[in-house]
Amino acid sequence: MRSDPRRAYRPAARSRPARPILLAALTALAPACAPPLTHSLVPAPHTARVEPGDSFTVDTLAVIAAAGGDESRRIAGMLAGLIGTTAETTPTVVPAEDPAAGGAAITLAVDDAHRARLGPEGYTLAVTAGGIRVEAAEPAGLFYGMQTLRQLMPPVVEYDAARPRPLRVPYTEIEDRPRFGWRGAMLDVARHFFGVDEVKRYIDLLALHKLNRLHLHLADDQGWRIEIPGWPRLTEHGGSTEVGGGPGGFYTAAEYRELVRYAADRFITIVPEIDMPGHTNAALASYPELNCDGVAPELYTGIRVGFSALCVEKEVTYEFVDAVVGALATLTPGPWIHIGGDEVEELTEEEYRHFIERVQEIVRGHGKRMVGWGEIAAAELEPTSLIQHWRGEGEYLDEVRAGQVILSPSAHVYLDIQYHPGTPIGLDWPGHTPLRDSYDWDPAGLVPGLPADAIAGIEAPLWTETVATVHDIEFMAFPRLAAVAELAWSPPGALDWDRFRRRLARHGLRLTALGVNFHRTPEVDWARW
Ligand code: TNX
Repeated sequence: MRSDPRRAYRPAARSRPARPILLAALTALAPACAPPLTHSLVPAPHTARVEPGDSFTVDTLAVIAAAGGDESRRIAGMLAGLIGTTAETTPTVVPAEDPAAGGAAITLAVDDAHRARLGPEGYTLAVTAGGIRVEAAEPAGLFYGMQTLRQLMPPVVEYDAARPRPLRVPYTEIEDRPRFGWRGAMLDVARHFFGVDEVKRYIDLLALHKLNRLHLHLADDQGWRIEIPGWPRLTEHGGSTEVGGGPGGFYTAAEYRELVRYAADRFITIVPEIDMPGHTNAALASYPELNCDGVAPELYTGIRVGFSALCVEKEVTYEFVDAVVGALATLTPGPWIHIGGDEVEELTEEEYRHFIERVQEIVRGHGKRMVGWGEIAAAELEPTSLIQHWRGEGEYLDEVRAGQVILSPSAHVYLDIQYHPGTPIGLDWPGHTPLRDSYDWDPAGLVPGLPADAIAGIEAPLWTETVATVHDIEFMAFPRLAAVAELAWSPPGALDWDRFRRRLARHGLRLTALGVNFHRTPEVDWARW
């Protein structure tokens, strides 16, 4: 068997040498002497003043006033649902013009006048004796303000049934906006398939952490997960299994649209990926004509990579790509289509470049922007195409333009990598990734020479060769995804490992209330905050 090509990308040395025992002991004691936390917001806001001593009480007859249109009302409805479960405890939502709005406990307002100060995703949040007020230039900002307000409420609001009364929110003054526009997570639904409800649960957790992209890895060697008109065997045959030989599955067009809608309601854009020209065994097994020798291989349920490739010299391959990209473009309102492009061992460099350039044209022809894994940088890229950097080195990124690079360094943000050698699931090809390694790195300094304005943002992939259930997803993703969310949202000056892990200890109560199976890493003192 071929050796794992990804081993070549292993960073030469771990990012930080092991700390001497004395230093580690001092670090463990530090929280006792450090200034107390005033809040446990994750990600940390841009600027925040929270006074834990004084609080505003949301009583049982609370009214939420929504100003600035239907979206404000919809977001207010979500907040009302979070606060109450019964007619007696759920606040009434009224438009700001309604006479009842005068006595509102909570006001949510979208107003374009805030655009210059807050941008499209920023917000202000004030909690005073007079009530709670969230303002933003756009609904997305209002939604993030609502998530912050949610995190200021006691974690028990997250339980389905019990809602505490009285509900107190500390006096607060926050002004907040994100550092990066691309704050993503990727879920590989190809190696193991996850159904609509399972993906929705992940979307909910992304929204809690102010992430705004969900990249779905919809096809790989082990499975094809989305219906494509005119190519029924992709799902019938190609979707019929997964790693380990389980039954697999796929999304109908209606189910995929449902995911798009659910995500959009939470200001998350779905970025669909069909990996090509490699990682295509499921397609090759479904249609013999996509193979150079015209012979369909067997379905594959192992975890090797790099062995499959579409026949790039056949025209039918481009008809196939056009049908796939066209179908995804029709189903996906977001501007991006991810075409994979990683780990191709079966083609020459020239064949590979030529293929990527042709696919880029097809994506543009369907009115979308192409995204691909780092390898695509070898091709002639349009300025609107995005490169998802995932390997250790980055010299190949020397000609990038503003906003073209998504940072997904495998040594830091690959959520499928074991936390430590004893982690029961996960791979270890880039080493191990304890929580601190996901948090303690500098996006601006990751690739020497990469201009700051080239960075679109950060995305954390969760590959699922060893991840088979929602339990597994949550164990590998959390708390590392919370660390990634903070790096993607919070200003560099607010990043502090020690304060982060103390906030996280408290945030863990909320994750617990939500039933999230997060990894209780010993790097966080979950019992003290
Ligand atoms: C590399 S990262 C891959 C995936 C694997 C992953 C496992 C990338 C673009 N390709 O095919 O699932 O490693 O960690």
